[in-house]
Amino acid sequence: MGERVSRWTMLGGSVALSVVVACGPDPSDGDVASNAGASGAPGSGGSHATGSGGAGASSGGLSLGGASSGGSAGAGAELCDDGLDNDGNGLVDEDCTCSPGATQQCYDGPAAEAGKGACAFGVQECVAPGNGEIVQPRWGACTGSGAPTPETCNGKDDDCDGVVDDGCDCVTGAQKACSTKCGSGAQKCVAGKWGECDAQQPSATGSCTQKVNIDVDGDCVCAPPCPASAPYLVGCKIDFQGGNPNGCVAPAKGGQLYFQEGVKCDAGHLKGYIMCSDVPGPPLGPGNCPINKSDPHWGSKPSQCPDITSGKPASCYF
Ligand SMILES: [Ca+2]
Ligand SMILES: [Ca+2]
Ligand SMILES: [Ca+2]
Ligand SMILES: [Ca+2]
Repeated sequence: MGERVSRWTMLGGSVALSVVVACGPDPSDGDVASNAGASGAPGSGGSHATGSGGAGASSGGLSLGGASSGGSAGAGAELCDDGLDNDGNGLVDEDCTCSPGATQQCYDGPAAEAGKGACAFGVQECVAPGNGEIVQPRWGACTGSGAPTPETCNGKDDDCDGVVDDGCDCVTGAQKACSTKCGSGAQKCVAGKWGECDAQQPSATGSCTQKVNIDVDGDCVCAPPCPASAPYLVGCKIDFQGGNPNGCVAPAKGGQLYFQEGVKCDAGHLKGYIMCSDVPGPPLGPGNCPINKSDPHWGSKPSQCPDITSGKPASCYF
């Protein structure tokens, strides 16, 4: 571990240059050192004090194990035994010796990606020397390592930057429950973004309506009431199945809708739907509650329907 220190003393001055050369055989050691010691003041500069002037010289000298600091490649010098392609030439730990038959994990893409997300490590094996120019075992090709692809919203780190689904709000195809003031539903993730909630949306005025299908046997009967979340009857569409030209609908007790065909409670069937809302609406009429009759009637209560001459009005009648 000897150091060789060389000094030159200039005429008429006391400037001394020191060049430090690390290690190595030094057959002339005694000559130079003794010369310097004879001419200069021994304690003037110290052997390492003038290293700034000698730095350039040392970098051009012997290359030791830690050679990474001296190469012109800067950050890209190949390091041995790390399984990475530090210098970016597509080869992993090339020119590094190894034990024949040994294996190590490796990644043959940019070192920053190695082991992240889709960029899984592969394996390389130490190849024994052949009978050609190769005189020492070398690491063979790195096989099985992953590679980056453009990031997609799939729950994986495709581009190997260490962030799963960067730029995505959700995993495409995922689904979650959602609700509006009008009810509950679900929303799906499409291309990484949550789609609209399929629950009913409020109208422009902020109201929520619900359509309730009706399919009722009989005449002078009532449809079930509107649901509690939309208790107001605001519309309907009614198809009476009987042959009488008269048809009548009217709001009835308990939020129900009364149906009457003709003036006898003798028709068989009616179908259609009622519209319910969380806010009251205008009275039922031809605009919001069409009826399939040539002589339709809309009452504000059942007793405003045409007089019943026979049969029993429903309990909702008033
Ligand atoms: Ca390399
Ligand atoms: Ca390497
Ligand atoms: Ca990513
Ligand atoms: Ca992804």
